[in-house]
Amino acid sequence: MKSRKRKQVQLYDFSPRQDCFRKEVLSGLRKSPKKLPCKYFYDEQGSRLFERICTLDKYYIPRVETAIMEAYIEEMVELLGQRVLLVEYGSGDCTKTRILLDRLRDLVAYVPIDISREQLLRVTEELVVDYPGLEVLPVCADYTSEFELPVPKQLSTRKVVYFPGSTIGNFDPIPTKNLLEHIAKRYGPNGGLLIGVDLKKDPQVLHHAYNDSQGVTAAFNLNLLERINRELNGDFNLEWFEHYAFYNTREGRVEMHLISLREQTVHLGNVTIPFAKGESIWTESSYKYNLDEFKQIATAAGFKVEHVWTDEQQWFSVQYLVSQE
Ligand code: AVI
Repeated sequence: MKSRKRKQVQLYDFSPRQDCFRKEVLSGLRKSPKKLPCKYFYDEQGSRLFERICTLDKYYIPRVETAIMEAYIEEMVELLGQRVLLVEYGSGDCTKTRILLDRLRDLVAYVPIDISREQLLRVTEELVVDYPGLEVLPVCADYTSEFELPVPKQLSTRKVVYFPGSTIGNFDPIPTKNLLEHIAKRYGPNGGLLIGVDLKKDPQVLHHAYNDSQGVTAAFNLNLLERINRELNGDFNLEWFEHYAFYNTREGRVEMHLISLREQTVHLGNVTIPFAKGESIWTESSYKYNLDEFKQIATAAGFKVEHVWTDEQQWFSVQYLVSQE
């Protein structure tokens, strides 16, 4: 194991309060069909499971996206320009970010934003050691909610948001447009968005990506119930729910659900939630686009698509958008 000197890091904390989690979970479980927000996957355990998903061969996204980044990093750096303030939405373990940090040597500062506090602290500690001289300003927040951007010591010529991994695919169409519009306004004029967008492909490939044989994706999905048990005094029996993921061709999205294997009643504190046998909790959508579809959405949100990089099979794209706001 690599040993690292630990450094103190200051965290800008706008993390959602526990009562938001409770409120959203209860309102989701009272809906018909039942639904839970996928942002709550990422507690410490969930973030670790997601890191494991990212090492699975069938979950092609990190592998293909990293290959695109590595192949075209010079072009990306050229387009982003100099003295950039780099803000990352959903920084996670920052693996792909390092490709940018290695090349963008005159960065003014790097602002990783993530909802998972423990992972954010751990990763920031590593970055300040590995990139001495780089100002790292970590923000713990749900980036779809209100948060303030920390002010770096130096002035930047442009703000660029890095939003990799096709996390944009986890938003439904209207929230997608709203989020992109918000980014275009907040970081414009002339602000950039370097974004990973997963593309439509053979449904079999998608099926295997979200139904791995080792059961890691299933464990990631079920961890949401474990988290509810841990944090909201729930009594979900994990053996009575099953991971179910499929590609919905008409909607162009992979859907993840948790299916109740029997008629049962679950408690969250003193609240009772009934489940019929076969009833589902819809936990995640992962939209896949073709290049024209995404261009339309980006343009409607106030961006110009400046450049699109893809792999040979056109499975994934990294796109550089510039705010016209
Ligand atoms: C984070 N997000 C882009 C992943 C996805 O592919 O939608 C989350 C994930 N869900 C299941 N596997 C991975």
